[in-house]
Amino acid sequence: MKKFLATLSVVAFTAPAFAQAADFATADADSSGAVSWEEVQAALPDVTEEQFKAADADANGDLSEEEFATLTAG
Ligand SMILES: [Ca+2]
Ligand SMILES: [Ca+2]
Repeated sequence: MKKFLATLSVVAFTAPAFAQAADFATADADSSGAVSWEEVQAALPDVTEEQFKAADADANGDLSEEEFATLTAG
């Protein structure tokens, strides 16, 4: 019987302030002028789809710069 050792190597990730500080231009990866749910997931992995929909005030499926500001404001 084999035992699998879950070796958790703690990776000290010293990435620049990106976690909750992604700005609109950064999040809008394809520069479409709006941030899609996929782009939010990439830029802000902690954001849930519920939070995204709550921020999408006009419910068009994308976040405008204003809507994105709402999202990142909390
Ligand atoms: Ca976009
Ligand atoms: Ca919208």
